[in-house]
Amino acid sequence: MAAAAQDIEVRKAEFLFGAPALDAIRRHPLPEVAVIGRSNVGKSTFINRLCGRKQLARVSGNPGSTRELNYYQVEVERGGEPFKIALVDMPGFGYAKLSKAEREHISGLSVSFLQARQALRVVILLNDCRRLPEADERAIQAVCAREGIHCLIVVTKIDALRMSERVQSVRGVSQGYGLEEGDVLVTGEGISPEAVWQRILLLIG
Ligand SMILES: Nc1nc2c(ncn2[C@@H]2O[C@H](COP(=O)(O)OP(=O)(O)O)[C@@H](O)[C@H]2O)c(=O)[nH]1
Ligand SMILES: [Mg+2]
Repeated sequence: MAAAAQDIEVRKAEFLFGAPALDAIRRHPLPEVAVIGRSNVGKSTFINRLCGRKQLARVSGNPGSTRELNYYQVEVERGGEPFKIALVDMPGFGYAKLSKAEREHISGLSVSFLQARQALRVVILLNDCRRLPEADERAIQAVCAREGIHCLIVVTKIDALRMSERVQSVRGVSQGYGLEEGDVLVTGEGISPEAVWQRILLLIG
């Protein structure tokens, strides 16, 4: 069956460096995939699940704790063929308890990152299933479109909803981005990292 050739395995995942500003990003030869979204949406958890590691990225019940761009080098193998990428955990935006200046710094950093990184191929924009996309999320989607960066929407924490509420939630979030339900990926307890990797590798080409 063709499915066997598409088996995906994460071979290696390791922290590379943290960068508080764009000019602190170290040189590296890898295509970049950035994970971005509101503070506490589940970015670090998503990265850990994607990489099959429990504690690669720090998960925190404390919103607003990541202020740096954290780089991870990930090596995956698809049907025996190796791919290496740099996965970037971005500082979460929209955290109300930060000062206005700090929030503006984080939004500014995210937008400049999207505009400046030549190696950036895919943005994975996370959206909590219990909120509709707001101006911040739509701005990121728009900057990606303008810059020619693939923007993959992932709906998080679906396990926090009752079964009967899930379909409606995914539909609402998708519509908020002007997308069909089939265009977004959904994660929760039962996330399939393989499905996410398939999409990433398809977009990277
Ligand atoms: N129920 C549920 N909780 C989650 C999920 N993903 C993350 N969380 C929780 O949400 C909080 C924030 O997660 P974290 O990954 O640190 O979010 P980040 O700030 O976006 O990096 C933590 O308490 C996680 O345990 C999920 O899929 N389902
Ligand atoms: Mg985090």
